[in-house]
Amino acid sequence: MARRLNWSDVTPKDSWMNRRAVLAGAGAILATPALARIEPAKSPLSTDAAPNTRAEITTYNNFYEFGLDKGDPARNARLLTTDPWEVKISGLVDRPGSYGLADILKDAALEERIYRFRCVEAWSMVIPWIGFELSHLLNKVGVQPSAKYVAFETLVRPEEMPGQQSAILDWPYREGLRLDEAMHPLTILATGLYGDPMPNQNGAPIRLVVPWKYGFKSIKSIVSIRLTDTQPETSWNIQNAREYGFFSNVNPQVDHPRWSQASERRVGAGIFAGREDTAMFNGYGDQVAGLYAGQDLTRNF
Ligand SMILES: Nc1nc2c(c(=O)[nH]1)N[C@H]1C(S)=C(S)[C@@H](COP(=O)(O)O)O[C@H]1N2
Ligand SMILES: [Mo]
Repeated sequence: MARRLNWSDVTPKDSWMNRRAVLAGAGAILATPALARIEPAKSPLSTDAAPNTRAEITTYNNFYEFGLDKGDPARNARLLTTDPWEVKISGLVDRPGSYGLADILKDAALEERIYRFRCVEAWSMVIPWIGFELSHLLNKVGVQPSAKYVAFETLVRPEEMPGQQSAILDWPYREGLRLDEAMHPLTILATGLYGDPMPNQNGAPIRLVVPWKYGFKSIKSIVSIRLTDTQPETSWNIQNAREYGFFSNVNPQVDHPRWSQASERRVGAGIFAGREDTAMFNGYGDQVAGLYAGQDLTRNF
């Protein structure tokens, strides 16, 4: 049986090695919940909305590498091996290189952050992520003054990602942020949810979460982060530039060409709950509206 990712894989390497040595002599301890779960500090940046259930968050997913249906990732993503895992950091940085997950997490302040999450398909969830600010990693590798954007890529491994055996998208899945968006404290790299390591279907072992943008910006299973001075290509923009812009901020006033973005359905709310009005910037306007001062958001959608 393939080994599941343990939380010990994402703690600093020395303590991880020690714990491994201990576990080697006491395999049964692996089943102890206290070791598998973590209790990170709660972030003040959390929403106070009630989170969706773990079952909802892990069975209703978009992850086209594992199929097009919302249930496909939960069925197919178990094939994905996430250990070892390296992220290549390149471009306009002082310390480029391939970094192991343990290195990336070294001295990262892991927190639980409950974020509203809004898909462009007009459904939403509230998810208790475990993660740390992307700015922490970018500061660690040293962003050069000429950098203006961050480009992200997902793993390409068709043998474990059956969706990549057809050209549904132009693989790898790609996303990008402007540097000020990437450095914003709400932008996190998430490594888990509900106190557990990230389920494969949610983007194990490390994925982006940008809560004021439509869900597709929150790229999963990241293997490459590149700092650039030009706006990077993004998968959905390549696929259909008229429907998916670079910014993709949640905006109830700018409709998707094929449907309204003014309201949303909270996954799991039940058929009598009705739709909710969508908030500008997914409700994070106080924190992020300033990033777009003077920009025409109907043109820069
Ligand atoms: N690599 C990759 N990342 C991805 C996607 C994808 O298909 N592939 N789908 C995106 C979309 S459209 C959404 S809504 C979110 C869904 O995240 P969740 O399944 O964890 O809720 O992941 C985003 N990240
Ligand atoms: Mo989405």
